[in-house]
Amino acid sequence: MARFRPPRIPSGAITDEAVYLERRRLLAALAAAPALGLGGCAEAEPPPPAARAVGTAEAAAGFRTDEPLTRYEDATTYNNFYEFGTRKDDPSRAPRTLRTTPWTVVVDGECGRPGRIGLEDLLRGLRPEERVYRLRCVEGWSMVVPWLGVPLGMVLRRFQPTSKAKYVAFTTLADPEQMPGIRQRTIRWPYREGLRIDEAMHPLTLLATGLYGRPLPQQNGAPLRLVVPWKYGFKSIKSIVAIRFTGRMPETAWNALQPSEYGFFANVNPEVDHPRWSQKTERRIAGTRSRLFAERIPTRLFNGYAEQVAPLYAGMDLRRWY
Ligand SMILES: Nc1nc2c(c(=O)[nH]1)N[C@H]1C(S)=C(S)[C@@H](COP(=O)(O)O)O[C@H]1N2
Ligand SMILES: [Mo]
Repeated sequence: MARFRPPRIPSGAITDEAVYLERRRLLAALAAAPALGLGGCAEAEPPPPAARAVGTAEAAAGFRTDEPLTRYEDATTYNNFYEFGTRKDDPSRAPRTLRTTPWTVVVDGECGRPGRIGLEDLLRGLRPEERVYRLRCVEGWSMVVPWLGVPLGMVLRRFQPTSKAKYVAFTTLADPEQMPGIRQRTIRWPYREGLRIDEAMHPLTLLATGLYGRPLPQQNGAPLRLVVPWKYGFKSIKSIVAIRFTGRMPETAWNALQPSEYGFFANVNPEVDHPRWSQKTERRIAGTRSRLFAERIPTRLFNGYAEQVAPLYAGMDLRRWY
């Protein structure tokens, strides 16, 4: 089996942070290009101020955090992607069998413009933005990852959801030829997730195409995944091939398997324990420490995004709707 080979980074002298900052400069230049991945380098304009500024407005919106980043090696080798196996290193060790070009997404349900659309068309004209988000897994570990992507709401609006669209359902590819883990009966394939429409339209919700200034690796959900930073990681569905607007709360993979343990909302909440473990703290896999020595830190309500998202749940009993 071909092992995942990490990218070539000159070792020793250069820190991960320096490498990352350099990529961010490149990324800013890319963002100045008119459309995703279509940048003519020779004619690249100077980056727009917004792409470089680490402004207070961005911080207030929750779009970035100054907490130490998870190392690229950790974010790309410690993964949950059951389609490629259940152990943390299975997805990164798996052969590169996922075919991401061409990639098409079927959009249907309660919308005015349903259709089957290629990835490039889906994202055409939208600028990839960088968002540095905390990612908190329901298992009790967390990371800080610089994602690249576009706000999901900007993509969804193109399909003109009707007033009947109360939820959005997402489906991952399920092809045993490309995904060896599918042969194991761990969850009922395909992996499915969903959001209420207001959650889907929230500016923090990202449709990600990259991380650390480069395209998403297979193990992180290439070529297109969700990132919903105030919810447990299992909501952030990978390798999306279908999006459906619906009037009913859709069935989701983990909820269908174990409804008493995994709710539809899955908002990060230190006060609502998982039936088998506490959610009060998390192991933060970030900075220079190896993940074996990851620091244990308090878990925050809505993963620290309460200021941005608490209004979505006003009046809702978060213990009942876990
Ligand atoms: N299709 C699919 N999406 C998935 C999963 C999965 O097994 N299959 N695992 C989820 C879980 S539990 C987590 S914590 C995150 C992990 O994302 P990462 O590997 O990029 O950190 O992906 C989520 N998305
Ligand atoms: Mo997770």
